[in-house]
Amino acid sequence: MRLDYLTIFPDFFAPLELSLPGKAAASGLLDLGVHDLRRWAHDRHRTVDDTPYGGGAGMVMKPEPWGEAFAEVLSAGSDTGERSTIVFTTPSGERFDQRLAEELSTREHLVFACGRYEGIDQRVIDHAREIAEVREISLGDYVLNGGEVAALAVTEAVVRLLPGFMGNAASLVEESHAEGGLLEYPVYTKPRSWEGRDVPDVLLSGDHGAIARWRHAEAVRRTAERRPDLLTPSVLDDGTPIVRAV
Ligand code: 6GU
Repeated sequence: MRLDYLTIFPDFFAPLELSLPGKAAASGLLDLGVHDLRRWAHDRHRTVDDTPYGGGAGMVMKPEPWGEAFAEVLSAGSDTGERSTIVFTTPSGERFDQRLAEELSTREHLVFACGRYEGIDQRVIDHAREIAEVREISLGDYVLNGGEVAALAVTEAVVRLLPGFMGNAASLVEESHAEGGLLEYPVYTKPRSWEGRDVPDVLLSGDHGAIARWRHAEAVRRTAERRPDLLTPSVLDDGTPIVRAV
């Protein structure tokens, strides 16, 4: 997989060298490119923004540098953009989740377009749709100053799904949001007793059936408490009788 980042803050992407993507790049599984958008701004001040038509607060990112940047990174990645997906990170995008991470992990080439200021001229997104697949993605219902941190989060969620990436494939399957649609059950390790707090007896029992039932019950309890929106009937339809307090 090839990953390109278009940003006016390339320094934000230094952590790519340290974390999962850095290791994947070292192993040859990933090809990473971080590009300063100002490289495609040709005036003396390397201007990438301007005032909004129609008035209003803040600045809007100008279209021309984006157009040139796409032309260059799409041809450097695959051939023309037919095998590329341009990801705009924006608070007005579709909500990012594990399903979307899985979908993006099947792509050959992702180009992250990180907006700043009040957004990018709409014609850039319209143009991008004509030269590649486009996804507009939001991390959630809160506002960041720019799309860089979101692009890093999306990258880490996607890269760890690549075949031959994580050492232990089974640990991927068991995690929250991966299967079953429940949050993860609590986990414990040694020592058995710490600061007057003991590991639950069932985990020391050696009874694998009892452990599995306890973990499932804890996952359901946690999910009901923290994320009741995830508790759809299909998630609970595992043969567990639903008992309601009356
Ligand atoms: Cl993807 N970008 C920005 N600027 N803010 C966000 C976001 C993205 N997701 C949540 N808030």
